[in-house]
Amino acid sequence: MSETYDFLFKFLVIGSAGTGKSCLLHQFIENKFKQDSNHTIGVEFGSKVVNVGGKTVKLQIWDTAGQERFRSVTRSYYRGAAGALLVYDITSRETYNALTNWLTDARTLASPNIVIILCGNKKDLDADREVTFLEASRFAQENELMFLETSALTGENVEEAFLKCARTILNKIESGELDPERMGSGIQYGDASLRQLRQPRGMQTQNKQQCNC
Ligand SMILES: Nc1nc2c(ncn2[C@@H]2O[C@H](COP(=O)(O)OP(=O)(O)OP(=O)(O)O)[C@@H](O)[C@H]2O)c(=O)[nH]1
Ligand SMILES: [Mg+2]
Repeated sequence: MSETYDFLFKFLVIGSAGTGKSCLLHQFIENKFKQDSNHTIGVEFGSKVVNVGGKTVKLQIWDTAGQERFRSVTRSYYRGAAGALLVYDITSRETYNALTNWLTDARTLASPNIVIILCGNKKDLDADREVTFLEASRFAQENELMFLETSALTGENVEEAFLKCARTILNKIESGELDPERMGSGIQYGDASLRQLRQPRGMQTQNKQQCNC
């Protein structure tokens, strides 16, 4: 059974180990906190169909391992991603200091046009905070990133982070800034869009891939 959606966006979740990337993905997909989350080995995959601005969008999300020893494996998944959640832990300055490296990787290996939302996770641990909201929002502004503080534990701003990123990509498609037909855009037309187009688009059909995950 094929699902009906207008677009498919490839997303990455990147950032240092232990920042809560897998918990964020789990909270987004399952609507609950992932207890006893272990370090991700390589990459994990999740997908969810969401409604954004009247369009149905399938998010195909690659949750990457933050540990250095998996870096060469995870980097191979960056190519052609349309969006990314770049995650740090508000209680760990070390994970915040690493953001520049993650950002460089995302923009060079995925695409210079990749839409990135910075997520300061573990918002619920405000008493242990090492990075202020203001400092991170300045960093986001300087680096042209969207920004939210999230909690995979309480669920606060988790869905918002994924949806904000998807909405921005959709706006860029509608304004012509992003071309879904460009190779490596990380965007594909879904069945619903293809039906609406009402003209032969051989290339798109060929490019349309089924994910068996
Ligand atoms: N208090 C709190 N703890 C969290 C939150 N998100 C994750 N954690 C905890 O942080 C630890 C790491 O979470 P993971 O989601 O496995 O971290 P990760 O970024 O996927 O780590 P790698 O896979 O190694 O890159 C776990 O012990 C989680 O329980 C959060 O929002 N609040
Ligand atoms: Mg993980």
